[in-house]
Parts: sequence; C-alpha cells; structure tokens
Amino acid sequence: MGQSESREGELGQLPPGQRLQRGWPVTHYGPVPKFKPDRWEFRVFGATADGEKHGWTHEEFSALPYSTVVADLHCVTKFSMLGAEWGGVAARRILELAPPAPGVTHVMVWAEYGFSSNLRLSDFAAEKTIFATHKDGELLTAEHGFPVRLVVPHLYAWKGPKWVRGVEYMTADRRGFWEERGYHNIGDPWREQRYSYQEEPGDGPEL
Ligand SMILES: Nc1nc2c(c(=O)[nH]1)N[C@H]1C(S)=C(S)[C@@H](COP(=O)(O)O)O[C@H]1N2
Ligand SMILES: [Mo]
Repeated sequence: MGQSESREGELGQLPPGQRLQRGWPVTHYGPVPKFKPDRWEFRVFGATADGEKHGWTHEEFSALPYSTVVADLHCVTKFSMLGAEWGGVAARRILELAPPAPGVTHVMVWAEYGFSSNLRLSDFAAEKTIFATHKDGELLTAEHGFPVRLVVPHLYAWKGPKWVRGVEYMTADRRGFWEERGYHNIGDPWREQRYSYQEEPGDGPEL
C-alpha cells in the first residue's frame, strides 16, 4: 500500500521532533461528550457499494470481531506515547462489513460535536488502523474517547478522532476539522508533516 502503510521498523521509536511522554495526557478541543447508549449509533454512509447506509448500535458494535494492535501515539504538539496495546474493531473489518463503492478514495471519520478528520482510503485500510474500545486491556475512559476512538498508528494523533460516530466514504478528498485549521492534510510524523503550509501539490485539496 506504498508509503502510507505502517512501517514495522519504526514502531516504538520517536519520529523527528517528538519527545517521550510519561503517562497519558488528555488532549482535545471542546468538552468531553456524555455517552448515551440508547441514542448512540456507529454509522457508515456516503459512497457505499450498495448505496445504503449501514449502522451498528452500541451493543452490535461491541459484538464485532475484536482484535488488538500495539502502536504509538504521536501528538503534533510534540509528545509521543509509545507501546500501547489498542483493542477494538479493525478499520479493515468495517470496510469488509460495509464495503465502499469502487470510486472511493478517501474517508471522513466523524465524531461527537461535528469533529472530523479525513484520511486517504489507503491510510484507513492500513493493517493497524483500528477503532479502539480498549487500551492495554481496559475500556477507554471518557476523556480518552469512550466508547470508540480511531487510532491510525502511522499518522499524527489528530487523525484519530475520539468519540467516533461514523465514517463517510468519499469519492474526492475534503478537509476535516484540524486539516481546515492549519494542520497538514496527510500528517505523516516520520516526514514531519505538521502544518498545511508544508503541503506539496497533490497532498490535499486547496485551502
Ligand atoms: N473528537 C476529538 N478527537 C480527537 C481530538 C479532538 O480535539 N477531538 N484531538 C486529537 C489529538 S490532537 C490528539 S493528540 C489525541 C489525543 O488523545 P488522548 O487525549 O487520548 O491522548 O486525540 C485526537 N482526537
Ligand atoms: Mo494532538
């Protein structure tokens, strides 16, 4: 899957400009949403293969096949957390269960309060991209994204929304919340793709 695929050799190492963080700080914009199990649904919509919307209740989502991934978290503000074990539903599994139409090139991952982040389909489909419900064997706490957060190990952590509610399949790229506000459209920490002014032609839609 080319340069977007996660690179084993770099697991557990610090990308350029990052420093190791002890413990696990909480970083996000806005308030922590209150989880309402009866109203919660994980939706897949946009350019699906069958043209239909797909959705799982919390009970249904919790019953999807569970897998784990060991991965690091790199915040663009320069701290990294290494070696966490994330448990949940692989993004690839979602692609199997709710397949995208042939023309899909990007996804928008949507979270509570309209937070969003866009990904190339190849980044979303990467082996280690996971909708995490657990970290190191324990349920996520509310501040860290309960009930579901996305983890994209090979990209900066803002590419992984906490409190995920859905995935939109897209046939063209569109910027998410931070990507519209000065952060890089791709966000590869190994290439220090922090800010949108660093983008090269083809890295993202015009700002
Ligand atoms: N919904 C939502 N998810 C988000 C963010 C946010 O502002 N809102 N911030 C991102 C950023 S910048 C980082 S570094 C990580 C932080 O995750 P943590 O608080 O669990 O360490 O969450 C990401 N996911
Ligand atoms: Mo971050």
